[in-house]
Amino acid sequence: MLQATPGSESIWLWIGTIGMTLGMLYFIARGWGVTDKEQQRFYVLTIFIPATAAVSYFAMATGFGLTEIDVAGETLSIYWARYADWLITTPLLLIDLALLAQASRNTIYTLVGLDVLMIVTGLIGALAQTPAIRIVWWGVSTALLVFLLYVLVQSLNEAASRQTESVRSLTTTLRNMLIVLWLAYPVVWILGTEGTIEFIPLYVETAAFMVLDLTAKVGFGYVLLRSHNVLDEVAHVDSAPGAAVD
Ligand SMILES: *C/C=C(C)/C=C/C=C(C)/C=C/C1=C(C)CCCC1(C)C
Repeated sequence: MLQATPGSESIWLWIGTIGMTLGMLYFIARGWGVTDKEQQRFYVLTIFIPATAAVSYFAMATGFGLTEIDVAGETLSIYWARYADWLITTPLLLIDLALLAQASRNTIYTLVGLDVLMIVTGLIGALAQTPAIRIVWWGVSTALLVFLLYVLVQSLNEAASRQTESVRSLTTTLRNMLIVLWLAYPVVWILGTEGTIEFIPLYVETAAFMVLDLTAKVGFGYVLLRSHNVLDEVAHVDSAPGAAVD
């Protein structure tokens, strides 16, 4: 098992801070000249995702947002600031995708509701003091994630008939990225410090979450904002007759 001195994981938190800041600046630069109101929604939402994460990473890198939890005679170092970040950024990611897919408002409310419950139950699990109870919360949170992904796939399929070919193709790419990346989070959690097995030490866990966070936020945003033409088609279809989504 990889040994590392306590606190050495901060290198990954600094890389996360820089990566999120660069991602945010890139999205701002890309959205600078965009005047179309419908297109601007995507920039506004997507810019706040790495912006929020940059704040959270900077806080964690400078020693804020870390707490010690005693679990069965062992002291675990838990970065709770992640959950504050995820509570804000994961709904924004889902709204981004749902707007692209022209999903209904009720779909968006359902996705965001499940998502908030998933993060909150994950946080309770991370702070619980009995190993068995921690695992139960992990199970609840993971079940919510699986249900969320099921609702996401169903509703995007339903909305597909309203989309142009290129919007549908971009929606599918982003949906698949989201499914693969998001499913990795509960795996890292249970294998890492939070799962109490500490199969992977905090140093490796922090690196893993950083790579996942950067890909799921900056990578996702990059793919979404890459094509002005596709976003333009969403705006176009929205205002077309018969395309009312609610
Ligand atoms: C940018 C951050 C993202 C995309 C974070 C996503 C986080 C999750 C999908 C977290 C899920 C969790 C579980 C399903 C169970 C254990 C606790 C969590 C919060 C790690």
